[in-house]
Amino acid sequence: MAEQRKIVTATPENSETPLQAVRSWVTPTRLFYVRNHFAVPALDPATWTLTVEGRVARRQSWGLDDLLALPERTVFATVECAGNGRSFLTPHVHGVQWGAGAVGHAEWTGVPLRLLLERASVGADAVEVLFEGADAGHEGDQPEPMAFARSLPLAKALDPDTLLAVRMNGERLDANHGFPLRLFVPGWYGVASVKWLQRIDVLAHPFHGYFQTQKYTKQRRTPRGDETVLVGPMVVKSELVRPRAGETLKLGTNRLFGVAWAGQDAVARVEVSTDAGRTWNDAELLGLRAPYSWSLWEYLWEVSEPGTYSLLTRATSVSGQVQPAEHDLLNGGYEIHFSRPTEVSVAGTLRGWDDRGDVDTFLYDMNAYAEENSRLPLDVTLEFAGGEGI
Ligand SMILES: Nc1nc2c(c(=O)[nH]1)N[C@H]1C(S)=C(S)[C@@H](COP(=O)(O)O)O[C@H]1N2
Ligand SMILES: [Mo]
Repeated sequence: MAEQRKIVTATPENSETPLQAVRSWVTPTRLFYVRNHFAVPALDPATWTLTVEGRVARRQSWGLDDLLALPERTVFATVECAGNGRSFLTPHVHGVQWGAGAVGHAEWTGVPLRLLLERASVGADAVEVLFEGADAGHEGDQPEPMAFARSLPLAKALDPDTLLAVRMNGERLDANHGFPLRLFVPGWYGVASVKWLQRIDVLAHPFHGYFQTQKYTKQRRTPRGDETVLVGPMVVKSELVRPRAGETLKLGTNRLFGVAWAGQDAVARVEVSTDAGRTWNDAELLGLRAPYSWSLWEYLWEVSEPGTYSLLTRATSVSGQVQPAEHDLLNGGYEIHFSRPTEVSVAGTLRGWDDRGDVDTFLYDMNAYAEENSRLPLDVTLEFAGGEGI
């Protein structure tokens, strides 16, 4: 069966990246998770415009062709929905019941937002920039329909990596991911990256919209009591991709493979525990390690005893943030990044040389074999016949 997104809700589409299909650094667009609050708006690129207004000296409206003519920048970045993993919480938390796959890593290309803000000339009293999508509808707990809108602090809006993205993985955005243009805020939870963007409003006060201060918030304990804070930058997290929960492995070497990310940071380290957290071993980080981007990792697990095992993974960012063992209840249904156990069993059979059950382990064995052989001296003796040449 062809790999496809895993539908969590069909209308509007909320679907996951099938993590078990992840083999490489970039998530194919076709498989990249979708988080839609409302129906996808059908926008005509010929008439679509992006308006920049509010506390600016020059209110401007941009057509798509004019924007496409501006200098572009490309950023590779992991995006995760702030509610990713919600279905693993006990007690149950209201909201889309995401498994582990509301996350992906892609190449994002577009005009730095900063350029448009400079062209419009932002006023000295500006504190936030508000972004409004072309999608609108009803949220269950609200009487009036509303548009999807979110703001950013001015400093993050001016960050040269904050983009008005028109391309994802080198191709024009598709309808689900925000065609013709979306905001893209690397290092922040997906909610900040407003899709189907049509209006930018520079504000002299903080925005208090529904998706800003009613949803996507968490509590923080302070000496004055609990305070509500907004969900913004992504936090450090890892996922075990293979083996999957409930799989039966064999004795011998089993390859554990996964991903880890750390918001604005690069990942420094991933550890694996195969004994429910008593002892930890370093996994090997594979390929690139970069700010905003996830890292792939593997761990070759030598198992000599059949039985059931609880596998855990734990990532650390370059700035020293470590994945926690438990979910912080103050986070509610957001920022779910605790080390979640995966139960597997190991049967008392040895992995045979021709057992290709786990293709990755097989490939690993082949590579190791090839590398070993490349270092062996050739065991043939060349015989040179005197004067006759060969
Ligand atoms: N206009 C608009 N932008 C939006 C949303 C939305 O519903 N409408 N969902 C947000 C949320 S919560 C997430 S996680 C990301 C998901 O982006 P994706 O669907 O391209 O993966 O888009 C964000 N931008
Ligand atoms: Mo999200």
